[in-house]
Amino acid sequence: MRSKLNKALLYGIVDMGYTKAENVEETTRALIEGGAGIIQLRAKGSELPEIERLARLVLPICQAAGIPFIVNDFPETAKKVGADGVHIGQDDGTLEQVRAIVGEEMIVGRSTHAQDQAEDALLDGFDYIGFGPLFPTPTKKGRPGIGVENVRAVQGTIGTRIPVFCIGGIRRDNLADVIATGARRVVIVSDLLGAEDISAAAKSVVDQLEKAE
Ligand code: 3NM
Repeated sequence: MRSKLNKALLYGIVDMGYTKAENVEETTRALIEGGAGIIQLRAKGSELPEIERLARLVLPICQAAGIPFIVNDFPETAKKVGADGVHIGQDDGTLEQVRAIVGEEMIVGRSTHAQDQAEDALLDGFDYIGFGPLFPTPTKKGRPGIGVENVRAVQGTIGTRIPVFCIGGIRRDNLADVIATGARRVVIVSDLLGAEDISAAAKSVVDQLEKAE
C-alpha cells in the first residue's frame, strides 16, 4: 500500500462533521470516483464503536478500488478493522508508540504545522505528512493559518522523500494559487464534501494536480 500512497495526489477525508453516517459509503465512492488516491475516516467526537462501524463500511470500498484506507487518531481501531494506516497529530505520541500497536506494515501519517515538525516527521520515519493548516479553516477551528511561505521548501526537501499533503483551507478556487507556491499533493475536506457533485469536484482537483506534475 505504500506504493499506492506514493501515487496519491488528492487525499480525501470522509469527515463526519460534513457527512451523515448514512451517506458514508456514497461519499467514499464519490471521492474515489473523482480520483482521490487515499481515503481517511475522520470522526472527531464519535465513540469508538461508531468509528469502528463506519471504518468497516469505508474499508471494503477502498479495498475494491485498491487505494489505502486510513483511520484518524486511533491506532487500535485501525489495527482492529484491518485498515491500511493510521493518521496521528503532534500530540498523539511517537511513531514508535504507534508502531508498537499497528506493526511495521501499516502506513502511519503525521500532522505537521511548521517546517521543523515536517523535518522531524521525515527523520522519525513517518510514511507521509500533512502540512498545514495553510489557511484558517472551519474544519479545524482555532488554528491560525501557517501560510504558504514554506510550502516550496517543504515540498522540495521532504516531499521528494515522502508524500507531503498540504492541508487547511484549500479549495477549488484557491488551488491554482496553492499549486503555484509549490504544493503537489493536497487534502481538501469542506470544499469537496460540501460540493453538489463531490465526484466532479474531486476530479477537477485531481486534473489540476496532475497538470502540475
Ligand atoms: N488538519 P478543510 S487542517 C483535518 O493542519 C485538518 O493538520 C489540518 O479541512 C492540519 O479542507 C484540517 O475543510 C482541516 O480546510 C482541513
